[in-house]
Amino acid sequence: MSVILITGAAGRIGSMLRPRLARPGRTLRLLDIAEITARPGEEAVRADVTDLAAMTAACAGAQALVHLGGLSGEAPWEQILRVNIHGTYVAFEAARRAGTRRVIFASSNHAVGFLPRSALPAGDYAFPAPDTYYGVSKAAGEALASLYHHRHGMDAICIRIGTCAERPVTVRSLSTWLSPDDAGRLFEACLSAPAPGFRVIYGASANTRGWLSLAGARELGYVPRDDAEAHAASVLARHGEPDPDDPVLAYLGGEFTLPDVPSG
Ligand code: 15L
Repeated sequence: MSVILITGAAGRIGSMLRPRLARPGRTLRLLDIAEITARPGEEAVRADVTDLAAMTAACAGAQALVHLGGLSGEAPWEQILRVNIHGTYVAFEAARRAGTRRVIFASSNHAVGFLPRSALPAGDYAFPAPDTYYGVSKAAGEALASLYHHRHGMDAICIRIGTCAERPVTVRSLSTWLSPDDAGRLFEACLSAPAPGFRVIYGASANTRGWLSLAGARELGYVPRDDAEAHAASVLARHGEPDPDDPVLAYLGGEFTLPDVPSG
């Protein structure tokens, strides 16, 4: 794929993917509301993901859209509705109008955050059990992906991302971590898989204590190389061994399932 549009490109995952998805002969078109300085092989577009005209223009000539843009945690319903749910509709509709045939949607484990520990590892396509309005927005995005695949024939891959971070720092993230390098490998697999159709997969490293199925991602060619276990000793030295009564470990979604959800 020679032109790839990435929304939310200035954000945490966007910044990790930028160097990892760069390839000779490929242009990464980086869209964000924040200013981005383009490097060689990149183009910068300053736009809001809810702006259909700007998004359609940004999709022009792109073979794939990686939709990361939006709020990355819990927020009041009106904000989630506008930025995450409407913004994801705009992303799919802009791609359709511009002829961009593949959309990779950054869903989240929080679409199924209320899966109890007894149901883990979470299977691909587990029915939504959102833990927050944020999780609802990810389930809605997956529904949009299904719609645009079945009605318009687009390839639409939803990645229920675990904890994408430089390193795991909590006990929970020993089970949910997606390393930056594995994130690069996973998104590249989603970009290059031939005719994937509609998929709902998880985004995690090959964690010894993993809570997320990697079967669907591996089917697309993802070969993870990292394991949070390499960081377990230092995490457990800081936090202690996992407490079976810790409410943060009762459900997949961790802190997002607590009565006082941390705001994003
Ligand atoms: C997410 O979806 C959030 O964007 C991120 O901030 C983390 O909370 C992550 O999930 C997680 O579950 O660790």
